[in-house]
Amino acid sequence: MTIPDPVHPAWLPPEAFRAVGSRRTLVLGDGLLVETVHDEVAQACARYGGRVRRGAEDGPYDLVLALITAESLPGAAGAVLAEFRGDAGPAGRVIGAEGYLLARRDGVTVVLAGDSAGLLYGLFHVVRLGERAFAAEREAEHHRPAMRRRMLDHWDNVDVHPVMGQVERGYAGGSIFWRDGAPRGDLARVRAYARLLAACGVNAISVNNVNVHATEARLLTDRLGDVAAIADVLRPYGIRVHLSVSFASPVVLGGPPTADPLDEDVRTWWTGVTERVYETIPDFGGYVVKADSEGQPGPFAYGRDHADGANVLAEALAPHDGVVHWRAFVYNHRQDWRDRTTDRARAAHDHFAPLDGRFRDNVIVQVKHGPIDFQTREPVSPVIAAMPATRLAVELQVTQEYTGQQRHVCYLAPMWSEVLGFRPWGPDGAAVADIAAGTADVADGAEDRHGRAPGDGGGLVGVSNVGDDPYWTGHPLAQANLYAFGRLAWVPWADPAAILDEWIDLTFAPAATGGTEPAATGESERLRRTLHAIMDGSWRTYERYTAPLGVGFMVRPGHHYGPDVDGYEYTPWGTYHFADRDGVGVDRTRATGTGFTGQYPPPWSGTYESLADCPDELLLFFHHVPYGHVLRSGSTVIQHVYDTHFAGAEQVAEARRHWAELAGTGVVDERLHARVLGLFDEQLRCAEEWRDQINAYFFRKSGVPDAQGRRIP
Ligand code: GCV
Repeated sequence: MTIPDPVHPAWLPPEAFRAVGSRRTLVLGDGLLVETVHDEVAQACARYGGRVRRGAEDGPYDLVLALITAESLPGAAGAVLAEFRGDAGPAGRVIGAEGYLLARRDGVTVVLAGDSAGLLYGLFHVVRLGERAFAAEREAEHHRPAMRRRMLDHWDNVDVHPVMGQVERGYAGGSIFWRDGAPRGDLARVRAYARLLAACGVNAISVNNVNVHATEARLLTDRLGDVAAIADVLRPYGIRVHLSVSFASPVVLGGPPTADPLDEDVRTWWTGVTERVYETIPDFGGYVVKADSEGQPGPFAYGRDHADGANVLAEALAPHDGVVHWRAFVYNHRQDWRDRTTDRARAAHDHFAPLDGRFRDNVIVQVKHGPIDFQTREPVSPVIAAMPATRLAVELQVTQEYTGQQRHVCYLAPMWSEVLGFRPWGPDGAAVADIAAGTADVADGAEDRHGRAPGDGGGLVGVSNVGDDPYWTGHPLAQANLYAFGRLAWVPWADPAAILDEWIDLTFAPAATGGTEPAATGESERLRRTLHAIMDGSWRTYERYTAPLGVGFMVRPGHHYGPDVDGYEYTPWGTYHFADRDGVGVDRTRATGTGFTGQYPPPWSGTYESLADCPDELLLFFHHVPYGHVLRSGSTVIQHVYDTHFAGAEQVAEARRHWAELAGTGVVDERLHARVLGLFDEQLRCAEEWRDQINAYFFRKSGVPDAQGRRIP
């Protein structure tokens, strides 16, 4: 892995294209993205000595990349199409938007795509396979994204915010789009970003913070040209631009003196402004709105609800095929900690579930995956199961606000995988991934989920972890989270460890092996083993040394880094642990608590309500229990706290040792190795701080000593 100046190539180093670049390739079809495919192959060929033809069939070829609509498909491609149609029966099964067939026939590897985006994704599939794509005959495989919408939200400010800086919750330097109130102008960087995103499957980006300040608001009108410039660079990679807008836009941008969604002038204003947006950016994706949340304006100010608010924007977007992502992150951030009846976890469901069926078709209600706020461990939000008549997107946080802030290794795909695989109605019901995909009503348990039509649901949205850092993500290993987000949006049931393997092969293996073969021997295999040892379990390790058993927060208020057990306990933002000398946890039961468990359908409403059945890892999210309460694991709560905190810090030390042992092996660039090692030093310091604060806090509260007699400060 080398570091070209100034930006690291992440999972698209030139070497990843060696297999493609040394072959004879035919590219057939028309359209902007087909040109991108051709250019990608041509660049690879220039480096590795292959040849690429565009539309002229003077074979032989090793690789055919073609749209099925191409005028004449060469033999192998025609055979693949015929076979596929035969399989599908007379009715014909379509390849589908963004989909492709991949096969190898008579020594030719074929990618046949239904549209030009599919061809681009097919090319990147071949890149992922490397030499394996050309090794043996391959039955036709049909690939298409599970989710139509695979989007990253950038919380980037155009102006530097006095508290939040250029990127809110950004841990990778400044914005790649904006600097000090203006576009950065470095569109090469944005283009490189678009390539990376296309290679992992992302097809939409929102380019500014959901907290819309004065300058960002103007992106909708007089600063729209700045957005159009970004859209131009993203377009060749199949990525549509979206914009976060203020609900108060009419008022703050010189329109009517009200933003009341039922006011005729307000409707007309949104219609006119939106028309101008589409005149400038014809493939504009739509608006993202955070309303009535943490100080952002919203429909409540006018006595309206969130369906009224979302629908006025959706109505303006509808004629242009645009959507509004309307966030369900609505709660009272000015609550009184003495008021035991207010429960932040309930808020989104209380506000949104009653509105099911009232949103226009092109509204996507965007729901954070957990009921509170991207904590290390939360149950799945009950809103996700409560709005069957509404298009829902599930929001994940790729930026590691509460999971180590890109100073700690925390591979999040295992967590996201659990979320996507969660079945709110029990084992026979649909999974969260099906709801986000919009396929929840398709009979479940289909053997071949590849064959299932991609859903037109709200999809998956991730809060981006990218900045102007040379490694993109601050911590170089946090690149894996960005890669995994895209891949899970495409294949939600993919194994996180297999995704990590893909990422390792693309990012590290080429330099070590001279090709994109999965590293099978020697130092490369050692690197693979080391990265798995460090990363596979890193989310659970992080959980062990931070807030225990699903209780959440316990972070320093404001920046949210490092431990502060009571930091938020007596603030207006919500109360999270209720620890006293006898016990800890939040009673969210129907019997004696806030009633939050009742927001779930059976069986989970019962499972979470029951002290005996509630999963250990969520116990303190749902129940207030004595320190001596015996967990399902057999340990007491207090002993579990001690054991996990000692173990978690020790696991970080072990991970650091694994990484340190790679020094001088040559499989990892020395500068990258040094940067990660430095970050491990910080992670270890912080993990020990967490261990000692949490253990000391609960020892002092409970007076119960550690059964193993370890030192608690
Ligand atoms: C963009 C959390 C973060 C905020 C963020 C908010 C949101 O509260 O701390 O920085 O604001 O979530 O998702 O809107």
